[in-house]
Amino acid sequence: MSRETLYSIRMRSSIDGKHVSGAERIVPVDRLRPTIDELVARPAESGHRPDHMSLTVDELDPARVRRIRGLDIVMLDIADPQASRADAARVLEHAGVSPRAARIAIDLLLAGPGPSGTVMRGAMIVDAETGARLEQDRARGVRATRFDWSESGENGIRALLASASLTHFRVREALALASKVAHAPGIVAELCWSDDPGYTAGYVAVRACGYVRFPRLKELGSATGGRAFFVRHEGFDREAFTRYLCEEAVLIDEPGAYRGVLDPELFLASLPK
Ligand code: WAQ
Ligand code: MG
Repeated sequence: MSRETLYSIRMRSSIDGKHVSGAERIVPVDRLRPTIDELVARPAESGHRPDHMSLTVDELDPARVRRIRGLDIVMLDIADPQASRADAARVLEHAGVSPRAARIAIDLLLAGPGPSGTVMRGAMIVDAETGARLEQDRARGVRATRFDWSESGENGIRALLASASLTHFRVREALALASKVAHAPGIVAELCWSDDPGYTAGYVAVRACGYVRFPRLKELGSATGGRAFFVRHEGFDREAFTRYLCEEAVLIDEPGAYRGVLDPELFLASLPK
């Protein structure tokens, strides 16, 4: 395994002080220039013309970069958003989230989980048993940073997703984030859908079940969304959880298995008891 120096690159852009686009990568020195170019071009690709952009580059100690395998991937074949959310709740419950906590989180993502129904910058932390919210700041939430595919992992996941006709960078990035989050101390499951009105796909991620993707987890045109990190009720250590998510660098070396497009009933029946 190579021990070359790695760099964390983070980009954030805004218009009139309002965040519009952000992205981050972890790359070796020879990928620094092209990756910076790619991140600088990112807001325009999403149709934004930011008036401010910040780019941060930090050297990482390669001995302290954790390497993991990506989550397995399964696509569920459901067209209706409401039915998709009901099945997402069933996957969450299978992972150990209480029906009440699943319901609370889904309702919050529908309404906008930030103050007065706004979208949060990061994720909610939700007690998997009670549904109580545990994040310190309800506008910001907790943001996972410092994760990426390694070069070989990136080639692997691109090829795998291309075979499933999923070439959008969002899928690759969401999979990387979900893979890091699924290894957090105290995590039970994650639920996510985008706040982008034109992007309806979302997922439930669980280390044992994989990245369970729903093509339409919300209604087209809806501008609410977000992420819920469900955590263990007993002995949850928010500090250790947050430190792992925000500070520990994680590289994903290889994609998980691709299970294909499945009928939701068959998938739910196939889950380990
Ligand atoms: N850490 C925690 N929460 C985050 C982060 C982060 N680094 N980045 C975004 N969020 C939260 C925040 O509340 C956003 O409003 C919300 O997630 C959605 O972010 O096709 O594009 O970047 O398989 O809009 C999932 C499906 C797409 C991908 C998710 O999220 C697929 C997506 P977005
Ligand atoms: Mg967004």
